[in-house]
Amino acid sequence: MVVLGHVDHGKTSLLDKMRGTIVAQREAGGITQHIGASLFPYDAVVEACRKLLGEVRAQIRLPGLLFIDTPGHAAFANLRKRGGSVADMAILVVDVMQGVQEQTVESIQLLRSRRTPFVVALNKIDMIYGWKPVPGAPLKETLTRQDRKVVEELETKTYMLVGELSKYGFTADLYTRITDFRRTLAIVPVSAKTGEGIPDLLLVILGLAQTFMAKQLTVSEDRFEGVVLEIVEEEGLGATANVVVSSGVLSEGDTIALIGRKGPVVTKVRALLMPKPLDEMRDPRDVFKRVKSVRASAGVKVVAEGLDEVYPGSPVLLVRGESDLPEIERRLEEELAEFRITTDKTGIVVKADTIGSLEALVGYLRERNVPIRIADIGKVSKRDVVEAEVVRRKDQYLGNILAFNVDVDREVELEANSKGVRIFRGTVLFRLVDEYLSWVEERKREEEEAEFGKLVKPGKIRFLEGFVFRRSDPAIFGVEVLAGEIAPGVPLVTASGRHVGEIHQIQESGRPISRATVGMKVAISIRGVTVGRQVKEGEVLYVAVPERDARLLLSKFSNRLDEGSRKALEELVTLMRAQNPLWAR
Ligand SMILES: Nc1nc2c(ncn2[C@@H]2O[C@H](COP(=O)(O)OP(=O)(O)O)[C@@H](O)[C@H]2O)c(=O)[nH]1
Ligand SMILES: [Mg+2]
Repeated sequence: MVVLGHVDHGKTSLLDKMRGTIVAQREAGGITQHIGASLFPYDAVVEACRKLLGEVRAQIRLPGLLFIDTPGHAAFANLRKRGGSVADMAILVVDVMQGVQEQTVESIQLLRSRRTPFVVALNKIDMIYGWKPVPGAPLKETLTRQDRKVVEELETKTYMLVGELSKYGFTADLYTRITDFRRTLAIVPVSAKTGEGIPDLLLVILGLAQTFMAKQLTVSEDRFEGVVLEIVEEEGLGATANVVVSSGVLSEGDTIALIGRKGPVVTKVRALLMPKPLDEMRDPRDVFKRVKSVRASAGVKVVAEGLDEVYPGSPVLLVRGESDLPEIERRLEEELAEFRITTDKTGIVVKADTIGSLEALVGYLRERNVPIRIADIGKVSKRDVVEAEVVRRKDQYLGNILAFNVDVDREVELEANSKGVRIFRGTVLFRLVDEYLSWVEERKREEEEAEFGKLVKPGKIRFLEGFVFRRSDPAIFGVEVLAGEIAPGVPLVTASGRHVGEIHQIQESGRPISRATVGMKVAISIRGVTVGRQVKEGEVLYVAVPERDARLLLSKFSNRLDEGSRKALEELVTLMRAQNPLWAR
């Protein structure tokens, strides 16, 4: 069970309060603190719920529920395993005053793509204006003590959250109104400060466990399975791995294999560390106690050589003997190959900080049909820039780099700038992808706009009788624009398909203008023609749109023309095709 949500929305506080609530209801605590997690005995949760809420039906029995606190929002992405997530369930924490924020959205997207069942804790209800705290009370009880205005405010906030969640495809409701937890996402208003609603949250968690975990109990608990949540530098210990053990047992002295920068890392567990209970902590630096082994589910700090090379999100595999190694290394390589990509494809270059975030990033890009040339873990390198530049020669949109939560050296950045390669950086996965995609869209639109601007537009004019100002050298006469537009430089053609030269100048009230549109009456000059010979008074003339331009106006830009222009173009096409049936096809 993982707790996630936007920063400062109260994940850690909520976990602390749940622990406190259960401890308060039970003489023998039994709750153990783990690295980045707490293990709640299942019975203790059931018992606490019973005491607080009365009858609780619990058909299944589980050894315990491990609640994992996510240090950064994207750390959840590291709780991965083949085809799913190590986290069976999750609590999404949302601050009632702030609602859905960027990292909330990120969490929702990750939960959705992993298909992880979850409950929404709408936290900090004590901050609603006028709230009268009833410490530790179940929701129903505290709500009866609140003013009507306060209750209404909570209703409104809940309703807004329901609306937000529906944007991401979830049907959500206040948990008391839900009958089927498989179909509806439960929202539980709570306060991690006063403890209000915590009994309700525990109850819903039990409900979720009943609904979603029953079938998983048949899975054998013997095979060891673990994943690296984080690599943390500890004073005096060097690089350590915070590992979530989801199945089996891990012991001191075991040989483990993990995924590292330079390939599989095989190393011996030197020590396993757990947090020291507060009362045993004499020195603030002395926070760990050593354990001989840990059994699932658990969060533990692993001390071993070579962990600085290991990628967060790496699976932890147990090596039982030398002969296991080839098979284990193959498995690790294979796992990494799924989303660490190197191809010659015309595609984007992707860099991310952990295996989990890279996997999620590659997933998002694939969903949106963005081809990938390279996807790898680590900071952006000069080689990445070179690769992107190669792509850029073929496709300026794909010849760029997405960098999630990784550094870009100044030197590399300058190199990229000089090559015209863009580096998109971000710390929120979906936002990074969206930013890139909207940049592409924007550029494509600009380009299209420029392309459209350059095309000769259709136009239809009539030579006004009695308005011949000069017969030739150049011919100057009055016209009315019947449809579309005319501009200096555009060639004209008669209704019978005869070319009559280009418009040299357009004048309105004696002043040259750059464009005349439908309805305008203007004078035009044409060189090399004589009125009465090539052009006649009263005649209708068309802008002779070049074939290539006509083709584009008929296809890609057909919706950019107004009705009159479109009609003028159709007439032009008809008269041109009378001479050449394949014109502008
Ligand atoms: N008033 C109030 N403050 C809260 C509540 N929950 C958390 N906070 C405060 O919000 C801040 C962030 O909480 P924290 O648990 O560190 O958030 P995290 O970043 O999600 O782990 C802290 O100052 C908490 O004291 C709550 O229910 N009510
Ligand atoms: Mg926290």
